[in-house]
Amino acid sequence: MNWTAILVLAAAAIGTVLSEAPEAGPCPVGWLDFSVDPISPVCLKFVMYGKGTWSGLRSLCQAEGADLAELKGELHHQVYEYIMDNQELQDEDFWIGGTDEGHEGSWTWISDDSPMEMGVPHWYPCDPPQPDGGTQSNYACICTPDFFFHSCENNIKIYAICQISAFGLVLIEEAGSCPVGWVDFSVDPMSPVCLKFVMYGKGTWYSLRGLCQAEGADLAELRGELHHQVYEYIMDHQDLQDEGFWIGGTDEGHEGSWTWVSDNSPMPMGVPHWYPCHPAQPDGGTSSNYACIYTPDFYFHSCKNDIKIYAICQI
Ligand SMILES: [Ca+2]
Ligand SMILES: [Ca+2]
Repeated sequence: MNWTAILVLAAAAIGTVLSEAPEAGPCPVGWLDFSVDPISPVCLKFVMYGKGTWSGLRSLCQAEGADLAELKGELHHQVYEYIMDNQELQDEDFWIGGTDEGHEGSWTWISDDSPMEMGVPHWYPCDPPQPDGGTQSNYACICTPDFFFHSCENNIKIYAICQISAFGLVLIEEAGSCPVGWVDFSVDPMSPVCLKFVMYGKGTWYSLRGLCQAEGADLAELRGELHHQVYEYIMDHQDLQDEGFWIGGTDEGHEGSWTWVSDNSPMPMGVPHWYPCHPAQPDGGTSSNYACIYTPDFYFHSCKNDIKIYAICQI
């Protein structure tokens, strides 16, 4: 075999390797791909070279062309699931990209100084509810064992989660309108979200699901950020604040396996949507098979089958 033949064979081999290589994801080598939408890639890295302060590890992220991770919306739950799947992460705490430094009590994301969503569902609501600690605790972290957001003390040394943030921004165009009587919760015009707090009368999950369906809708599925949007809406409307509302989740017929009603897909369990304090939700076994959000916390709960409350419908 002469050199030309070897080169041809080598080239053919390289070609084969390339053609069989998996399609490249959007994240560089060493970064985890948490992208949901290819338009807005999300690449994270659990930085466990060493523990450090928030600013120290922020610099380390920045040295890699990244910044501390901003666990907005569903990303918080995705990260929680990843931690639950990786035991070496489960006893640790991690800095994330939120702070109230210089504006005590006003928490902002570091990439654009936009306000962090406070309260339900991201911040730890049990004793002591987070954030706390005043000016001694100015940096956001997710902490073992709950992995909700906490305000960590300024001088502690923990690990961090970095996120590559230099990708294109998601364009939010003017949201589409909802039918009269429905509240527009749309974030993305491609997928309008129209909700109605049905307060004609209280009823069981089944009876109010029927009422939603009679309007061409179904019980609301408070997926991802929509849960927080609804919580904010309730906080802005006092007449809603002492109530409970059925939502479109159930474990009827498959006890303990909660699914959304529209497509029987699994509901994300645990952090951050389900109430984590005493008693942690869901509970109640087969006598509590329907999901609700309930005053005063408005996390997801498993409500008793025979209670009568209001409902939230969704088109
Ligand atoms: Ca503070
Ligand atoms: Ca149940």
